[in-house]
Amino acid sequence: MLVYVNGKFVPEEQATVSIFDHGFLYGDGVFEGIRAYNGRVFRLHEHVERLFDSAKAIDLKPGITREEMCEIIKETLRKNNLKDAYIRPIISRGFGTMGLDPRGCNTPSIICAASAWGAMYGDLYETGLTAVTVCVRRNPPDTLPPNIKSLNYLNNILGKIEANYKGGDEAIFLDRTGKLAEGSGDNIYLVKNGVLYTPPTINNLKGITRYVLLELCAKNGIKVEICELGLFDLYTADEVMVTGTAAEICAITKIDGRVIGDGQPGSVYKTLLPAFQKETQTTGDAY
Ligand code: PXG
Repeated sequence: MLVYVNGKFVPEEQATVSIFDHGFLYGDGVFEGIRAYNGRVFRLHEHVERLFDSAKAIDLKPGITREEMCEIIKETLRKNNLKDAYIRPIISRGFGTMGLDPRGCNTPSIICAASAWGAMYGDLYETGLTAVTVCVRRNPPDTLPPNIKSLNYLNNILGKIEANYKGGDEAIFLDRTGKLAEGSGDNIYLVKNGVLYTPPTINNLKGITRYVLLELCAKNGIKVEICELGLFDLYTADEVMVTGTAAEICAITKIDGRVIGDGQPGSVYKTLLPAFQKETQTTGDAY
């Protein structure tokens, strides 16, 4: 695989950054996770926009334009001959002096890697995931805003570790006040009496797939309500599902040992899954 590192494509074993890069030292940087389907990058401009917003939020000037970043992403796919792929652009604070002051770093590191990556949950798209709510709470918006897709994913990883020990395929995060936030790497939704509910994005990532799902609900006549939700809503829902670039769209059929609905992926999920697959297969930026 060829990886883009600071202006050059190099074989992956030669793709390196300094251990004094603040992305490595402090998690000081931002990234995106993007998929390409069938030779097209899905929602490319939305992902690059979010990448630049994440950079802005940490006062990091990428030193390249959005258009240049789009071209790097497409070129990475072309160079590796990938048609269906997962793409990982990264902008880190760059090489600097020891000490966390970012003023010691002059040039951000720009990296883009891609690999083939199929369905993340395999057969579980048919049966649904088992999820657990985790003790660790999602970062509050006044500490490390969960809207920044930063290189510091420890909050999410702590949740994932806990879910692994508890036997869940995915972790469900509440925020500090007990309100439903999101999964470790996906946004969350529930369905009650035919209406799809999802939390506002103050306590979760503004997922690109979330916007796609809300568009698909509008197209398919599914009513949506964006409102604060809690454990009661989760446990008594007819359906629960998650979305993300990696996870795509997947039903959750068990939470904390409780069966959700009738324990099978529900009818709203079964409407949205093919609509989502059609969207990913037929739209996007060709490269
Ligand atoms: N919440 C969080 C915390 C995420 O990390 C999403 C929601 C969904 O956002 P998008 O824009 O992808 O719909 C994410 C995205 C991985 C992986 O390696 C995780 C994500 C993206 C790509 C890969 O598990 N999470």
